[in-house]
Amino acid sequence: MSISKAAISKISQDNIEKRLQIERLIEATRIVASSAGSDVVKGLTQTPKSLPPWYFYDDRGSELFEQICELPEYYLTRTETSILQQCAGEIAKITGACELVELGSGSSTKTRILLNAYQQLGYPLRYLPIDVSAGILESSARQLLADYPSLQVHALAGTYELALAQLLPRQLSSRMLCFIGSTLGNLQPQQCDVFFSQITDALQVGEYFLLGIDLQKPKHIVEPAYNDCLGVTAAFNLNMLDHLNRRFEGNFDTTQFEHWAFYHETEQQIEMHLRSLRSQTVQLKSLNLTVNFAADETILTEVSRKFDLNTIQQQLTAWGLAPRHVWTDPNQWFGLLLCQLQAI
Ligand code: AVJ
Repeated sequence: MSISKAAISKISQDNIEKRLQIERLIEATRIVASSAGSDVVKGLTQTPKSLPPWYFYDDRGSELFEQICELPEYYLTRTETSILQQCAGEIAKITGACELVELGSGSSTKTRILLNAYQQLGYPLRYLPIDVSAGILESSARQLLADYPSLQVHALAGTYELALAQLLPRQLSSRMLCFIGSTLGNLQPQQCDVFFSQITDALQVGEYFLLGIDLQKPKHIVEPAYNDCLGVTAAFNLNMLDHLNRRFEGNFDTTQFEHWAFYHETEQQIEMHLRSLRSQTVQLKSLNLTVNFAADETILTEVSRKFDLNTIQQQLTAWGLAPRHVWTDPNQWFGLLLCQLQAI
């Protein structure tokens, strides 16, 4: 007797459910702390106005970000991917079997390169993706589980501050924290130090931290990556207002704002803003917030810092996260650092 196709797909579906766990940290905290949105109130009531970049990543924003990663102008993703393809085998050999914790996992496309390397060495596969978009977290986890039959996934939906503070006990003897894609660039130097201390708290001595960073380079290469011809980055930036509308019962009119991004050369960082096209008033009902905008007033939505490889290595070493290996591409556009937590 042969098993029908439907039965097979039922079996593997059950099998996926057994290997998948998703926890939504944002929802839990909203109820407990009722502090959701206080960062929005703070940012929109100060001068100049700003908003935290994690509000880009609702489900729609995560889709738009995936499109950005495919753009010819956006060199970051394909450069980091090429580095990972070169060194994933080496990384797996150095770390040995370990669970992968990824901050800002998104579609987990680049993570597959690492999973393949660990799989090839016959190591058990356990993956803890963390992302603010529960939608992309769930769909990419299901896809991974279908493609890697021995993989276990425990996903956490929430900001990485929340997730790092609530990481589960280890099931494998060791762990590697992955922070790739240059999301570190979103953190101001002070926030960076807080973040590194959270990383050292989350790791045991001898465990690894894999960091991917965009390196300093001429303006004519960086700036177009944030001003693409198709306007995907503009849509991504404006979607933050739609996200706030949905989340906090707001009435931002996205046709009355425009995308503005430039490379600040002395600071070596991209600054992304939304510029108000006229004087206008916006309300966010559930936050009890009314905001006035002057014509041409801007909201800073993102800073994307570009790094110097020597400086970041020194900073990591000072935090006890000594880089064991550093890889770059032939142009030195992007850096990947495998750091190991030292005993103090
Ligand atoms: C995810 C923070 C690395 O700064 O390049 C892409 C986000 N913003 N286009 C970046 C982003 C505009 C991205 N990071």
